[in-house]
Amino acid sequence: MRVDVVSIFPEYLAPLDLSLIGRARARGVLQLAVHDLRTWTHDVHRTVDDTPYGGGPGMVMRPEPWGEALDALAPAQAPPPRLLVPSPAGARFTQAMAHELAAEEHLLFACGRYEGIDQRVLDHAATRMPVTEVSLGDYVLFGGEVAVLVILESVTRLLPGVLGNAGSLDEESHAHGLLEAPVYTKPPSWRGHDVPEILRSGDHGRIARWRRDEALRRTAERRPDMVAALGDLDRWDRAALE
Ligand code: 6GU
Repeated sequence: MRVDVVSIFPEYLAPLDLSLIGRARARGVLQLAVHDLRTWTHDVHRTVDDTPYGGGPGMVMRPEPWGEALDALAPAQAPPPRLLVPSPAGARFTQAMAHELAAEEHLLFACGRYEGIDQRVLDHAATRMPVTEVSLGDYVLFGGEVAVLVILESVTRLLPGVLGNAGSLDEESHAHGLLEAPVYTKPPSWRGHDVPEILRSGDHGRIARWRRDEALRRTAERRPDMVAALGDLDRWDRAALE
């Protein structure tokens, strides 16, 4: 997969060199390039923003540098990338969207700062490529850079060959519409707290049932919206919640 990220703070994306994302890059599973938006300015001050039409606080990113950046990174001759614009006004980013993005050949992230990017940049880009505004949740960040770190981490771990143990992909929280059951390792007793006996029983059938019950109870407590979205429960699932 190819990924381009455009930002006025490319150093903010330095963590992409580390850990498993860094390893995916070193192995060539991920070809990632971070670009400084100011590359596409032409004035001495390398201006990227201006005051908003209609008034109001803050500054808006001017369209010209963005237009040139997108022309350079999504040239008309090549198959168009999917353009992702992190914004608190976007559609909520989910595990389902992570799977969708992991299937793309080329992602292009446009990181806005200040009050956002002039809307015409997105409108014009949409005539050439699919454009999606994405939000991490209902809170406001300074800019899109940290959102790109989050999105790329969730997408990269879904790429074939990135995770050592592919089994951890389908057992994880959100894969089955439930939060994950609690996990334990050695020692069996620690500071007066014991590992649940059933996990040490070797009875895989009962262990699977226990994990589902714990997952259901935890999800009902923390995320009742997710339990409601499961629809009708079978009698064993219903019993776990009684
Ligand atoms: Cl994706 N960007 C910004 N600037 N703020 C956010 C966000 C994204 N998601 C939640 N808050």
